[in-house]
Amino acid sequence: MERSFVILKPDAVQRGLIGEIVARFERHGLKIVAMQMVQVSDDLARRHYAVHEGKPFFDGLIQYITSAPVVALVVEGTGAIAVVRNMVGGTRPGDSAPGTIRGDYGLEVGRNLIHASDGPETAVAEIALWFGEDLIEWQRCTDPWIFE
Ligand code: DAT
Ligand code: MG
Repeated sequence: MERSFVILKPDAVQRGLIGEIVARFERHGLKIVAMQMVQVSDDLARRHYAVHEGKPFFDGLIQYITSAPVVALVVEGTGAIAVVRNMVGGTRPGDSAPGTIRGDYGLEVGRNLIHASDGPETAVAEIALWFGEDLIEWQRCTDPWIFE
């Protein structure tokens, strides 16, 4: 069973899309094992996006992610990392396929609504950074009808 880390970015929260986006994950069968609204500090933003430090868009990215509350969550399920990345779509919403979250709700790369872990190592690191050990291991009554 795999876990992925997701952020509903400030534009998703401001636009009232928390429910619609979380509902997509639930409907797909993914299980939420952590979820919290966070006003991201400059320090947390820089740690989360450390890999992008020095790039021309870095300062704008930090400004955007700290500009208003976000919702951070961890979802669990078979192949969760790739499943979520596919649901999210490409980095640039204007080029993202219809049916993806960015392709359905966004237009610009600096307002692309959502972050999702891009691999197993980043997922582990991001979950540790944002939630530490604060995940809920729970039995969902539908688990046997979603997981073989
Ligand atoms: P993703 O969020 O699809 O994993 P990424 O990890 O390459 O994309 O970049 C992190 C975020 O940085 C991305 O969601 C939006 C921003 N970003 C990336 N490339 C950019 C660019 N060329 N211009 C402006 N913002 C960019
Ligand atoms: Mg990324």
